[in-house]
Amino acid sequence: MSLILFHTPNSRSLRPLWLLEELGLDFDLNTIAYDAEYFASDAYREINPMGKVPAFYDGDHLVLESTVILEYILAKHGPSPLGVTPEESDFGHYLTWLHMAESGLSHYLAVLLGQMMNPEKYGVSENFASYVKYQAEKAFEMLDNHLAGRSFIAAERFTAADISVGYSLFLASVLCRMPLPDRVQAYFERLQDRPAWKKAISVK
Ligand SMILES: N[C@@H](CCC(=O)N[C@@H](CS)C(=O)NCC(=O)O)C(=O)O
Repeated sequence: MSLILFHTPNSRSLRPLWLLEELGLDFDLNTIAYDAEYFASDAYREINPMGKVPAFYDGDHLVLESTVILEYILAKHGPSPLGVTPEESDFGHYLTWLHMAESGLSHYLAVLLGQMMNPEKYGVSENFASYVKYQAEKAFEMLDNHLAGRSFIAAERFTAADISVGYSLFLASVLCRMPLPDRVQAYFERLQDRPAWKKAISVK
């Protein structure tokens, strides 16, 4: 069955693209420039009824949510050391960061990015922007503490949790220009050295 990823450069679809490149799986990449009108169109809603990227097809099966797609690919097309199994002691850390990178970081950071890129359309109040930054900074602090004595999020190896967090750090540091705590910055730099990240981020 063929795998198809609908991808927009710099967006959350970098998560599944990065994983697919790490795994060396065969897949078709459908790259779409960011275009709010096209995402809202009937044509794109046929592909993804939520009108967002990523959208991932495994044959006829549509899978949504970037962090869910990571879990799906590893469950259906693994096993791989990029997943952490329930038998491993870091399983809880793995799942926590795999999902919190989206719900506790990217979810908030996307609001800041919208405000920076198109204040007329997506601008929010100063109070709300401060709340969003407060939420992101709490997660950076937790991550900084988690990385004390660790090179990766879980199981002492690079896993899908690092992909999930790595994308959020890209969104925070590169797109939203937020400073990162020292350990988090060093970790982010290590992640960006990976050939699969370099390949994924170079797709235009
Ligand atoms: N929680 C979702 C968020 C998906 C999302 O909001 N994607 C953005 C790009 S990063 C998008 O497609 N925005 C277009 C729109 O909502 O119109 C995920 O992780 O996949």
